[in-house]
Amino acid sequence: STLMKNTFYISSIAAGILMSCSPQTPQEKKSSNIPKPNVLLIYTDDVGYGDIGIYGGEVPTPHIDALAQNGIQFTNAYATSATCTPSRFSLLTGEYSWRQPGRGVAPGDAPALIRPGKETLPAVMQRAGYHTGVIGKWHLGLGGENGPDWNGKISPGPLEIGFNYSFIIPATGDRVPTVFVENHHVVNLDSSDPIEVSFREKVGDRPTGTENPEKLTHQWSHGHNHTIINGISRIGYMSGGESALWRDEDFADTFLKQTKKFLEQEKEKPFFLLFSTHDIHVPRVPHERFQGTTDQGPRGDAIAQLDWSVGQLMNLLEEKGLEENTLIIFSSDNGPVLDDGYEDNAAEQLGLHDPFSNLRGGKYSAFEAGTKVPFIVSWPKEIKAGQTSTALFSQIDLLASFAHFTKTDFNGNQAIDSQNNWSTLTGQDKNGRQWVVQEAIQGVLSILDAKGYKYIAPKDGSKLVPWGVNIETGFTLEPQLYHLKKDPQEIKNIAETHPDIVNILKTRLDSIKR
Ligand code: NG6
Ligand code: CA
Repeated sequence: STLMKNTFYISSIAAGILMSCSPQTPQEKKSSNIPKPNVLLIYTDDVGYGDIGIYGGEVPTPHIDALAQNGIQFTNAYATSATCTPSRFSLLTGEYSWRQPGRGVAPGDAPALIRPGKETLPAVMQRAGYHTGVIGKWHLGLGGENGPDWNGKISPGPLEIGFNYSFIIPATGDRVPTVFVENHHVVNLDSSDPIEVSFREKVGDRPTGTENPEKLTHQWSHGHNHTIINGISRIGYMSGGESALWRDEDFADTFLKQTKKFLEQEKEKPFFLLFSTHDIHVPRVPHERFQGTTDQGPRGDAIAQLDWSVGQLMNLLEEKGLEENTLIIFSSDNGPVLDDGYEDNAAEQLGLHDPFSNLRGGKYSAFEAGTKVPFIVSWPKEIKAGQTSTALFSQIDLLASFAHFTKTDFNGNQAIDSQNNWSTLTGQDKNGRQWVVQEAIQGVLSILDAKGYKYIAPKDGSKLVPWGVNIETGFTLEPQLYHLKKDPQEIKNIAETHPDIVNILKTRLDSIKR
């Protein structure tokens, strides 16, 4: 059968909702007297396990901490990958990104990686009767085989895979084109000044970071030496589109303004919003009112802006009386990095703040700091406040979990890696997954199990990420096995003394890879 079977474990939380509907029907439920919760998925960029106050961070994050205090703080939850594009791909499709090549960090002009027809989390929510939106960073490619037509209709994109509304940074803040795309079009584009983008050669006559370093307000350290826009040299060359250029300082305000607009769009339906912040990715250029406000430099200021954004989102929900029945998830797409291509003194200004929370590795790495991320769930109406969950959890499971909760069938030939872990997500079950798979750069996989054993597949590669980020890859020619419960810092490779466990995990990983 191609459809997932409706064999549900009905958690006590969901019971009220599920039992008030007739079971086994994929259609929208109209009879429920408990209104479906709104769902707000706050997906941050490069926020490390130790970056948030309640996880031990030194930069104050009172609004994010409050979310955790009002709900569940997960201490063993993972993004699927140590970089952005694959984590986002897996989050939205319920399929590990490494199952097909070409899903690494996407160039700024990549075609849409999630093609129409693919099962997705927003599509599930849309079929469940939700009004769905994405606001913020996308980085999953846009357009057909030849990539996006920046001057025309940009399609396929979010609207073709389950979102009713989108307002996005097409790729990243450090990649051209530095313009927003709303639904199918670049915002504020003047057709007499068309956009041209190239990642191979210079186009147009805007200065570049290599040629005109004196024009920079932010110095680049590695990569990021192409077209200068807003004083910042980017990855890639861009001409035209002057009226559409963003001001990096306004990202957070812009996304909140669009969120306000999104919440006004459909009053009859609950909403599902992927609020995908640019904070705290490079370049770290928060609004002027946050600059210099923390003791941790621009990286700390970006965290302050992120926390402020979360507070503003809470205010918006409160204004609309939605704070009780909105399920909020807060997490990150991959682990932390300090110098990711701009000289912003992130490392020098850390003080006691440890974004890595003493874990080994970081963004890009097979070690824990690459994928172990903050993960917070709050839903005042149904989830008891003040919980901590040590359950093993992976972002890959959101699709099947929400399908379960909303009683929506999904195509079981797709989303093959997503498991229903609704009861873990909502704090009923503290055991969680049996194992999860993580991906580092260059497709290196690791698997870790509920007992805390982690196996990293052998890889002949450099010990440090081969560009200037100063992070260990975690690559060795020998297999690695760590017992994270005893050795969370992955110091002692116990593969040689535990060949049986290596064998079990390796076999498991091979069978998942099929
Ligand atoms: C890397 C960039 C880095 C960042 C990353 C993507 C260089 C040298 N480095 O290629 O700055 O943009 O891609 O980050 O160009 S992510 O969080 O979107 O995966
Ligand atoms: Ca990222």
